[in-house]
Order: sequence, then structure tokens, then C-alpha cells
Amino acid sequence: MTRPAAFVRSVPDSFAGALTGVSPAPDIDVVHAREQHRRYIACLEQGGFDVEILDTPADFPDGPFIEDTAVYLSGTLVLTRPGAPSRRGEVFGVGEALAERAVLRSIEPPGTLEGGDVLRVGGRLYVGLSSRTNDEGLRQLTVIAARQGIETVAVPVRNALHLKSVATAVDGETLVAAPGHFDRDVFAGLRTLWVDGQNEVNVLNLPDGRVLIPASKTLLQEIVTGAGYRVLTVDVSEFENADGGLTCLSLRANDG
Ligand code: CIR
Repeated sequence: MTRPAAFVRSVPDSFAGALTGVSPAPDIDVVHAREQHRRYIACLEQGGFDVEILDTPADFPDGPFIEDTAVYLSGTLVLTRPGAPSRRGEVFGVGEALAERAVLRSIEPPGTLEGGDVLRVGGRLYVGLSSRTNDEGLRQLTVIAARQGIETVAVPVRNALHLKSVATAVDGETLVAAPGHFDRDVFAGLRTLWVDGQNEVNVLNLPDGRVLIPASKTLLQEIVTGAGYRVLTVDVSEFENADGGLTCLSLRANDG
């Protein structure tokens, strides 16, 4: 069986200056972040991905959060237009690196969209409307996705960076999510494992069926294990200091 591709982006020296909503801004140890990044890559490989590492130019501290720069829809790669102006330039290098492997489409101004707001479950894209993704970004993505027979569903998000900060899929019909950030009815028809009392609920569904969960999220690990899934953990504390989780650190071809 062919292994799906996952693209990651290297941790630049400037990573210590990545955007963060954590206050006061924590010190980020770049050497430790690189070590954690290596272990994250090893988990993706163990879980069944073929990982390819793209270089992050020095002027993009948030470059390792590659998920936000593009959305895979089968053979089409939608290059986003991040809502964070400092991140817009990241998209170019990702498009250039992947141009040979997919048909490229782009979100154009005044649209904004970040991949952290795009959650694929089964044949649908749930798109978070957040401080980073606007109605026009959703509209443009909807047009592109419709050409592939994929439907989008808008999910207004409260008090979270992205939709996938608070809701992610553990399989093709089951979510894990934190209550209070979106209207529960949006996900009617899907099974949801609710995680009360934990703000970040971001897990990564590996091709071998295991679920990768941050080492810091012990309640989340208990709930997912209790629901019968096999769990693998990895410490990404330095990335959590910059508001990142697990999905944001890779762009996965099997997400679309
Ligand atoms: C940012 O604020 O854009 C980055 N520091 C964190 C992005 C995390 N992305 C994601 O969860 N998809």
C-alpha cells in the first residue's frame, strides 16, 4: 500500500519570535523545538506517512506551522491567504515546492483562510470562521471544493485560534472536541467525544489507525484511549508555546 505524503517545514532560528497569544509570551527554546520536531516527524513515519521536509526561510518564524498555508483536496492544492499578515509570505515557498505534485489554486484578497480552520471529515469540509479565516475565504474555498463534489460547512468559532484548535477527527465519522467554542448542531450526524476542561483539542489521525496526541494533554489521551483508539504521544511543548498543536505541523496529502 502506498504511504500518504506529509510535508513538514524546518524550524528556523527565528522560531523564538513566532506569534503567540500566550501572555506573557513564553521563552521558546529553538534547539529543544528542533528536537521535538524530529520526534514528531518520527511519529508520522511510524504511523504510516512518507515525510518530506521543506526548508523554512529565516524571515518566517511561524513557517513550521505549514498546515495553515495550504489545503489538499485530492489532486488540487489550495494555497491559502493567512489572516495573519506576517504569515502571508510563507505560502509562496510551499506552492513552489509542491507545484509539480498538484494543481494549484489560490485564495485571493480580500479572502483570508488558514488551514487550521479546515477540518475534513468524510466527504465534507468544516470551515472555521475565526480571526484568521473570513467569509470571503470560505466562499472561495467553497467554489473550488464544489468542483470536486466536496461540500463545505461554515463553523463560526469563539475563543480559539482555529477550528482545529478545538475540534479534530479521530476517524472518518468521529470527532474529539472541546465544548463552548462553536454551535454543537453543526456536527450533528457525527459522533463527538467531548473533552470538558481542556482548551486545546487537537489530535492527528495516523494512517495506521493510531491517534497522535500531545504529551501534555493527559485528559484527551484518557478519553480517546477510553473510546477504544490506540494512542501515540509526542511532546510538542515548544510549539504549544506558540499556539501550535499537532496537525498544524504538517500538511497531509490524505486530508483531502
Ligand atoms: C500562529 O499564530 O499563526 C502560529 N503561532 C500558530 C499556528 C497554529 N496553527 C494551527 O494550529 N493550524
